[in-house]
Amino acid sequence: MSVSIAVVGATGAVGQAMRDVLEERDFPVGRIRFLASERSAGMEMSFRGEVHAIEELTEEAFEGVQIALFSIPKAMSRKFAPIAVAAGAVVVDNSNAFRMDPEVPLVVPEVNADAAQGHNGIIANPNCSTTQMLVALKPIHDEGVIRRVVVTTFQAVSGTGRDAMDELRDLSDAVLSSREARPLVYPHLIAFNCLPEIPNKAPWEPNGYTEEEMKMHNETRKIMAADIQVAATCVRVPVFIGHSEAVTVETQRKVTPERARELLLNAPGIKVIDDREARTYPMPVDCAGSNDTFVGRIREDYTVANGLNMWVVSDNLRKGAATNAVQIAELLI
Ligand code: 3JN
Repeated sequence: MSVSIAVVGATGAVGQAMRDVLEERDFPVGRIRFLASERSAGMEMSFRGEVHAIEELTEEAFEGVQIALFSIPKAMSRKFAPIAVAAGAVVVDNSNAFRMDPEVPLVVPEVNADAAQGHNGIIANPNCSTTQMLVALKPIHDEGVIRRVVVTTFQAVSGTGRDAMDELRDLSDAVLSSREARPLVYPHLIAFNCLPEIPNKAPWEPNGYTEEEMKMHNETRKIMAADIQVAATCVRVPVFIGHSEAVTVETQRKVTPERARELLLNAPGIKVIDDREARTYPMPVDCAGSNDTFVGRIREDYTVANGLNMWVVSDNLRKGAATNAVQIAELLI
């Protein structure tokens, strides 16, 4: 069997990672179409040794497409996903457009693969920070039932996009050469700095949290358990690829650090890097380019009865976006 695939938003950082992940995995791709804005139409993209022209995303572009992987702005997803579905495709959408729609499954295959089967044409891919956290928390939740999560994220600039990666490069260079460093993408200097505001320049939520922080709460409840509480602080840091998270969980039943380590070692999609003697722990520079979620610094939270602390790192463009989307597509075939 081979599947006709469209990558929608092919020239973006996530679109290109979707191409890479499809290429690397044994996904049975028959025809592949790369769709993007008018601006990119006519440019070329290679796939498994063949060069493909990038086509403009139009209402007619989904003819014959069976699975469409979307990584485009929310408003575009809202417009084009129903068109793709009407043309017979199943859409895996990486935006926030449909995530909280009760008719649309929100899926992390390691956590709730079964939910994908109930789709009506659209399956949503969660926010990158939620995805990697839940991959790490699922084995602990199954053992001890997580009631409450406190998480601080350290998010790479590639989560914002290519222009943000350019800004980090340019402004780092400007600071180091004592030139004026004027931020354009971010509201403040991102080089040698931390910005506790994601996404930037969006309205604050009424409770004072940011949109990203509330996505982590709401999406976790939809994917893993409806009664979990998640209090997040999301921070942009001067890292190109790889989101890191300091995660504290409180469970109903005690899960010791030793047991958590054992559970994580045997869980799908996870690599444990946690050797105190050798001073090893996950770091974004080592995790970029991998499809796995890395966990380390596993230790007891001694301030509560049943608490654990850990450090979770993953490539935000891969498991946080492209890899998770391709894994969802794999569930469909
Ligand atoms: O900033 C990050 O590190 C993650 C960015 C996520 C993002 C950026 C723009 C739009 C999202 C998302 O996946 O939650 C969206 C969106 O939801 O559409």
